[in-house]
Parts: sequence; C-alpha cells; structure tokens
Amino acid sequence: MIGRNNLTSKEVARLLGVSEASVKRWADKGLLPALKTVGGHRRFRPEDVASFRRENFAREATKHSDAENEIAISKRLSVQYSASPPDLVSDDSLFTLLVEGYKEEASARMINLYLSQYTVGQIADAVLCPAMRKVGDLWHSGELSVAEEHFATRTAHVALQALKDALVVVREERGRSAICCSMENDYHELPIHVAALVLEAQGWSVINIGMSTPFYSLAEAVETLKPGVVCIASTIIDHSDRAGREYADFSAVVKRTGSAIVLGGAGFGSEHARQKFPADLHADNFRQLEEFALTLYASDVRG
Ligand code: B12
Repeated sequence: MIGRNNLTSKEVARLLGVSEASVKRWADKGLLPALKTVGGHRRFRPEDVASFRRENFAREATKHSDAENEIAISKRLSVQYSASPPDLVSDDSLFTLLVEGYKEEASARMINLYLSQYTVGQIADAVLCPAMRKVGDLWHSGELSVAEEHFATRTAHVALQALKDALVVVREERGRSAICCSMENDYHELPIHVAALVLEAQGWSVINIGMSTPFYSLAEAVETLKPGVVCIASTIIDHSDRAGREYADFSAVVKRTGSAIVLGGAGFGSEHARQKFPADLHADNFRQLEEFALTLYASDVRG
C-alpha cells in the first residue's frame, strides 16, 4: 500500500546524499525496495531506506581500520549532533496514530524524522513524549479509558522498536557500555527504552535492566558490569527515606567503578529530589542525555 509517509526518489536522494538517478538505478536493480504509484512513480518505505542506509554504512565501515573507523564515527556523530536542524514542532499527529493503534504509520513517522537528521533525543522530546503526556492527561480527565491508554502505550513501544531497528549504528569493538532502568516501584517503561535508544544511537552498548530496579540490586549490577554510565528513570515520585538511604549506598559503589549517574523523569524533577539524589546529570529531557553522553564519548576518544 502506498502510504502518505512513503518517500519520493528525490527525498530518498536527499536523505542518502546521492543523486536521484542513483536512487532510481538502485530501485530498478532491486537493491532498494520500491513501490510504484498508479501513475508509475517510485515510492520508498522509510524502513527500507533506513535498512539500505544501515547496510551500506556498515559495509563502508568494514573497509577501514579501527582507527579510521573511530575518526569516521566521531565525525559522523559531531555532524549529526552539532548541526542544528529546523525546530521540530510537535503536533497531534503522532498522538492520533498512537491512540488509534496505527503501528506502521507511527513507526514510519518516527523513522522519517530520524532519516531527516533529527536525533533520537529530539524525536522523543518533541514528538513522542508530548503525545504520551496527552495520553496521560486524557486518561486523568477520564476522556481515555485505561485500556485505551494501554493500547496507545503499546503502539508507542512498537514504533520505538521500529526506530531502533532503523538506527544506523556502528558499535566500536572496545565499546562503551551503559545500564538503563527505572527506580523501584516505577512501572513506566517507555522512558527506559528511550534512554537506551539515545545511547545506542551513539554506539553505546546498553543493558536495559527494566522497570522497578531497587538501588541495592542496581549496585550489584554496576559493580559487575562497570558501565560508563547508569541511567535511572523515575516517572513517579518516591522520596521515601529508604530510597534515599539505598541511593547513598548505591552512589558509593558507583564512585568506585567510576561510572557516571544520569537521573531523569518527573520523579527527579524537583529541587528537593535533586538534593536527595545527587547525580552527574539531572536531565530535564532526552536531548540533555544525548549531549552529556556525547561529552563522555569525546573525552573517551581524546583520552
Ligand atoms: C503509560 C503510562 C502508564 C503505564 C506505563 C506502561 C509502560 N509499559 O510503560 C502504566 C499503566 C503502568 C501506568 C501506571 C501508573 N501511572 Co502512569 N502514565 C503513563 C503515561 C500516559 C505515559 C508515560 C510515559 O511514557 N511518558 C513519556 C515520558 C518519557 O515523558 P515525560 O514523563 O514527560 O518525560 C520528560 C522528562 O521528564 C524527561 N525524562 C523522563 N524520563 C526520563 C529518563 C531519563 C533517563 C532522561 C534522561 C530523561 C527523562 O524526558 C521527557 C521530556 O521529553 C503518563 C503520562 C505522562 N505525563 O507521561 C502517565 C503518568 C505518569 N501516570 C500517572 C499515574 C498516576 C500512574 C499510576 C499511579 C496510576 C494508578 N493509579 O495505578 C500508576 C503508577 C504505576 C507505578 N508505580 O509506576 C500520572 C503521574 C502523576 C504524578 N504526578 O505522579 C501520569 C503523569 C498521568 C497523569 N496525567 O496523571 N502509567
């Protein structure tokens, strides 16, 4: 089916940085899957373009030595992250796709934005999170049922997974690793996946421990895995004394391993929470995590 998210040869050429003639040639040779409109024009599904780009990028990367790849990766990251693309204006379109369960369209919308050079953090902050907040607000006011909220959340997870599959990632051998999870008693899963994806897009290898991870247990994982960064999400607020005490013990372990701690989510948003749970970064959004992770990466490459 030709959907409105499908791309023209011209758009694909712009995204891949090649001529329109090359795109048409690859399509005609069957290298890049294409659909045909009734009028005979080629159209491309974003996920096909993403996987074409990913495969060809990977093939390019294997031609070079590790050192050359390292430089290429740094260059690619700095181009991707330092360029300031036009502001991503949030609208209701993703919200509608999520509540109506249009998985393919929701996935294509996110992949399209990624192919247009927006970062995972930008897409999450400007498009996905506002849509989810609207779902929450309507659930709160009784305009959406619990089932409708669950359904929309499920669709968001599918779209996020599709975006993950479309990422162009070159993972370096020596690898930087991260752990992502949510705080104990917090069953909001999406922020953990987004944080993981932000890091994966930069080539980090991420262990997603999942929801409701107690600090004492997270400390054991950090001790064993010694990740470069530990990302903890808290969408709801738990300022219990026990959480505070366990966090202090956890922080002592993290200090020994030299990992950085990033805390994000409404639960860590207040001044009170930030004092109680000190961290290397208290992130207000995913773009901040992106920039922070890039700083860690830059110092890693230099040092
Ligand atoms: C989906 C959802 C659920 C699902 C989660 C399912 C799943 N598999 O994930 C379920 C059904 C489990 C659920 C349960 C509950 N939920 Co709920 N939920 C939501 C909803 C609709 C979306 C959550 C989400 O994914 N948001 C997307 C996130 C990423 O966006 P964000 O929170 O705005 O985050 C921004 C920043 O804070 C930052 N950020 C956030 N996290 C992180 C993490 C890192 C590492 C970084 C760097 C940045 C970062 O980036 C974003 C900006 O772009 C929200 C609505 C909302 N406002 O978010 C309600 C919401 C969070 N839920 C709410 C409530 C009340 C509950 C329940 C208590 C309901 C109940 N009575 O049972 C339970 C609590 C369960 C628990 N103990 O965790 C309230 C919280 C109110 C409050 N002030 O605490 C909200 C706000 C809904 C509302 N409007 O009232 N929920």
